[in-house]
Amino acid sequence: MSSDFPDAASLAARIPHDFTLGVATSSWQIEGSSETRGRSIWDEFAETPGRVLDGATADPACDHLAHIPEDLDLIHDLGVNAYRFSFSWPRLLHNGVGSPSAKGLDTYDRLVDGILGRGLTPFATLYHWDLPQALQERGGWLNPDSHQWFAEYAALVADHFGDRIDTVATLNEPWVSAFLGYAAGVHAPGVTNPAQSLEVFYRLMVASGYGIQALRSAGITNPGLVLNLTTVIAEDEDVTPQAHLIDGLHNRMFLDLLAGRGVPEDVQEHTQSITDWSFVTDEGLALAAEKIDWLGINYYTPIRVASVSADAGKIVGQSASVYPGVSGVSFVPHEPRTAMGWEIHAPSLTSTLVTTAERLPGVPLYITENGAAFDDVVSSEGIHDANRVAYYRDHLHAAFDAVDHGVDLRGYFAWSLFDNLEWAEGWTKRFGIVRVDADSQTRTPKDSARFLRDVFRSRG
Ligand code: IFM
Repeated sequence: MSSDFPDAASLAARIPHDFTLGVATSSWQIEGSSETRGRSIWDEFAETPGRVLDGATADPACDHLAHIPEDLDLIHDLGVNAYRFSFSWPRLLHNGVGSPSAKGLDTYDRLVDGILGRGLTPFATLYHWDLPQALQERGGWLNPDSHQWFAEYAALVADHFGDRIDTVATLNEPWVSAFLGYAAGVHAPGVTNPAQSLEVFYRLMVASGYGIQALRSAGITNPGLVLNLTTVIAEDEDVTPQAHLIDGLHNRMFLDLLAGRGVPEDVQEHTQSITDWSFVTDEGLALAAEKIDWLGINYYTPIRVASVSADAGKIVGQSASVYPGVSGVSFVPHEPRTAMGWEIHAPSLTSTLVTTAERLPGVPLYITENGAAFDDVVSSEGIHDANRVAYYRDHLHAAFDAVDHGVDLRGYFAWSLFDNLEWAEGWTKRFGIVRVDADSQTRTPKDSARFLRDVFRSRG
């Protein structure tokens, strides 16, 4: 197949047999139509002045629910074989528990049937951060019953969609929900309480395990979990202990719980002035260690830290305030960086995959998100996002390098299909391989979409 991108064919030649290739999105970021669902913590947060950079709220987002067939055609044209999306919990259960919404079920029936009708495999996520506000008002993830609410919701999804969906992730990036939501307070629900952030981390992992059990009991054969894992790099020896703690809070804590090793001792020790961890129980640890059939890794950038004080400007999501117990470090991404301030460093994807496979042996891995935000230049001839093309090329190579190292990597999803609501950054950060104009709702594939299409379509 001829391509405008000379390196597409050599990249395609490295795609393993049976590899899943897809694009990813999430409900709150693209759906719109908030009037036909219950409110979520992100509606509350986004509607509070000053919380979202440009004041964007859930509507219209990408008005996706009004464009399902057209959007699925776009996905299909990319040559992928899977689509990762998330259910909106408050669309299915307006108050988080109780009777499901018939309209919500119908919406996702149309979506799931449309995905299958185009020969794509649905990769569903139950929770991509849009907790029903009604549950937040009952304590949210801090409520010791939260794992039961979540399992009820998981069972509903499994009962209704289980005849058509095998692969379901419980949570997307619980690190973000816990630490951006409850420590730094820059994500919903906007709390700055480090002790609570550590408890939310634990309760989310318990909920995930209980959700996995509920999914399996209702017939879902391939349940998993998605974490945002990365490689932490110490720039100097003095910062090595703090870098190790950051690795503990960002990566090891999640993998240790999953592997049945409990909360890492060094993390407990370094956070003992913040919490006594008395909310951890044997029963909870057993649930959190529930076997998963696969682990999704969302990777964007390494975390590079130094002991010297340095001002690297804004790096979205990277600061000492997101890591309880960490102080006296600077976050020092190297150039080149994306519009998020995130260092572009593909070898860290390889090392993240290799390290994760060592820490959680025997669990197949997927890259469930990878991509980059840039300030695109739009011209009448198109969107020539050469920087994003290079990002995808280098990170796909890095993923296949991990396969060469023996990592059981089963798939790769680009984040994101669309420019969409980038949470607290609103529309100011664009991750899409397809540009979306929020006013006209026009979809325009960028060069990165054409590049990925050429790679995906030329696989053997
Ligand atoms: O947009 C988010 C997504 O919702 C979760 N993973 C990171 C992406 C980029 O910040």
